[in-house]
Amino acid sequence: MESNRNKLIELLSASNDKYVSGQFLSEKLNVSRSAIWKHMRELEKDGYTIEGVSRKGYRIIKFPDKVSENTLQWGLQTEWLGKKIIHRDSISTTQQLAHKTAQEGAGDGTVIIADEQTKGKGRMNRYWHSSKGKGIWMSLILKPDIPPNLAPQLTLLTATVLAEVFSSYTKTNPKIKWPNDILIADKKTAGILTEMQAEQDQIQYVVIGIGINVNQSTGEIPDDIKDRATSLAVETGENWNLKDLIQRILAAFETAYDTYITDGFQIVKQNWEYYGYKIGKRLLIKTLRNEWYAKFIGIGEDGALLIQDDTGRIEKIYSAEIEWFKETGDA
Ligand code: BT5
Repeated sequence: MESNRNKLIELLSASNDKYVSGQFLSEKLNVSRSAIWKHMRELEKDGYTIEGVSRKGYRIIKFPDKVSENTLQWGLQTEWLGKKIIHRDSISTTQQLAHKTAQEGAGDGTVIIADEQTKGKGRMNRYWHSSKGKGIWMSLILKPDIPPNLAPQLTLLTATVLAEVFSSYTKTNPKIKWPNDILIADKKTAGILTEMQAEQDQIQYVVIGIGINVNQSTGEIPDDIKDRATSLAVETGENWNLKDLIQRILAAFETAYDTYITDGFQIVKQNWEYYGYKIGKRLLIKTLRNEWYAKFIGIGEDGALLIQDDTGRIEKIYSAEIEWFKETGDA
């Protein structure tokens, strides 16, 4: 069913605004003309506006803005990521459903996505605002064949993918703040939450939660984060089609992830450092045990933070140890 509809959309899209005859479509899909008609009705339920004219055929007048399992799948240019999508209008957190789905045996690349989260999660039990229809709130279930201690690299990889898509598609100038924030104009636009289920030396699955503020206006950004948060719409002055953005992110993620699995972390490191925030700056670093100044010089081959103290000595710190690091004078 789904793949037939997918083909149908492809055929109709390929002809742009010209009519495509029912006969042609039924031959291409090898189904009856009444089956084609039924598919058209289903497409309309998903927000497509389709014009059907007798003796001419069908054409798409309007593509949907709405996010649903079907609209996301149509036109999705991936091999394995998002082949299964679970969409909810409202959910507590997509992370929880992702864990449940993974534990029930969901395949590698399953995507959980919601229009709204009522209990969106940040790291360390912090809250993540996820207002209805204004952003992308999604979790990816992955089963990478890497040792569990390398899983934090996936957070860095995800950050590079978001930065690249924001930069190329929305023409913004994103920066990645180690380890998991994407900033535009120094304000947080997206956050990543990587959670893992592992046994001994083996990852059972990883859930990568991605939260992106897309179409909030300035006034729609909650008061408690207003001074630190922004959205793509605020930064670009335009609203973005969520479906398009999600599809681009999934396609870019798949490519980057496949490369990472076959070639390792090197390219991720390079891309990360390209977008890295405050590289070369002297920062105040606070861990559970200590607080000191050091220069942030980049990330190591393994994804750890590389800092240089005032005597020139280079040290590595892992994300789990750090509470925060900031430049003097930063909020
Ligand atoms: C993060 O945590 O940045 C990870 C956010 C992950 C959210 C996604 S949405 C899909 C999936 N399902 C979930 O439930 N979560 C994931 P952290 O670095 O701890 O940042 C959290 C802090 O960012 C909060 O304490 C606020 O200060 C701020 N914040 C909360 N909501 C925000 C928003 N929408 N935009 C920008 N900043 C926000």
